[in-house]
Amino acid sequence: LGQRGLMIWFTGLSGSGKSTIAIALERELHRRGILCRILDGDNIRSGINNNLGFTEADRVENIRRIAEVAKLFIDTGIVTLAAFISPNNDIREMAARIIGKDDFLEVYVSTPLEECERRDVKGLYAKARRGEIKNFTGITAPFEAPAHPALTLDTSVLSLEESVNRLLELVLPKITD
Ligand code: GGZ
Repeated sequence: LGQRGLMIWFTGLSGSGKSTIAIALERELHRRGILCRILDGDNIRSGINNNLGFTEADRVENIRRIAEVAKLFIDTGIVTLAAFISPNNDIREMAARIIGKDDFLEVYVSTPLEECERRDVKGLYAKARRGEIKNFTGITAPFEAPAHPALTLDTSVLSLEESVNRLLELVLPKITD
């Protein structure tokens, strides 16, 4: 295969840019002939995890299943990009433990709440403020920033291209010989 498997785990608020960065990074990795796979809400919460909501227990189960599935990809040599809020250290540590710490790269998309809420791409922050969504991360549910991420990307400061370039610098040496 000429590459080794790796988890690139994006954590951050709703609307912080996790999926956007993952998609742009995937395109650059594909261009270099690297086999990769994105896991995000669009393909996980709509399918394998469609019975889960946003209570603390459901978020733990969401991330647990994601990590178990991702492990299969990574053990096959696939570079796996996961874009989930994964709102606290315990939940991210569980994912790292399941996947294996040597294969786990934590990327914090640190775009401030005010900016995520200003963008409000899906109108979810407004709904959360109106009380129409319970347990909404950043509004009525907690988000704990990671203490020692491998990389921090604030999309209110960095362009998409800059974020992807920083990721490529970090990731390429780890996956190709
Ligand atoms: C947070 C919610 C909620 C609540 C629906 N809290 O911007 P989005 O829409 O596409 O990303 C959010 C997504 C978060 O799912 P995750 O699987 O990443 O969360 S976790 O890791 O905490 O399990 C948002 C939407 O789902 N969404 N309700 N209450 N985000």
